[in-house]
Amino acid sequence: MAILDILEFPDPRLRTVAKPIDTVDDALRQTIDDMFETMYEAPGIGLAATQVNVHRRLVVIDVSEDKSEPLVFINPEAEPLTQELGEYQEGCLSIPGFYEKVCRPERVRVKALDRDGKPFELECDGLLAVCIQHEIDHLDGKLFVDYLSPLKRDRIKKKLEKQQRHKA
Ligand code: QAP
Ligand code: CO
Repeated sequence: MAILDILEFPDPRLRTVAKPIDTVDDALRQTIDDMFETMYEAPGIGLAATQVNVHRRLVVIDVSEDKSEPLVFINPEAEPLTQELGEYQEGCLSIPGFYEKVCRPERVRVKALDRDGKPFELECDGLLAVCIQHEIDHLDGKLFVDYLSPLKRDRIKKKLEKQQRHKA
């Protein structure tokens, strides 16, 4: 297992559109395990492969209180089950320290493959529905700040760039 480096906004690699996964093998399961370790250590509740500079359609999530419900989504697709939007204060491991309200469909049906390459379907609401939509956005090169006003997004970008200059 290994802790992976997480790309931070506005790194242009976060804008990469991830490619579908055609074989679920041990090498992929190694990446999945590393992503869980990275997410739990952060700590976070969701991580997309894009964030660790792996441009494949893979997401890991655990929204449980006690980190006991790891969920793997390979080639995930989400379809809204309602027109109704819910508002949630989102954060992101790639945008550390910033949280803003985002509106998304409240209920979605997700189709994906599990870590054995077996297809499954899941109807979600609440935090899990927010999280899976947020993570699928990453696979399409999209970030939660894209839903904010250009002014808010630019302020966050400038603050993070400044922090990153001090770190490097
Ligand atoms: C996405 O985000 C998410 O700023 C997952 O300093 C977030 O795990 C989906 C984190 C909210 C739905 C609702 C963020 C950790 C973790 C930070 C995360 C930070 C440390 C974010
Ligand atoms: Co994120």
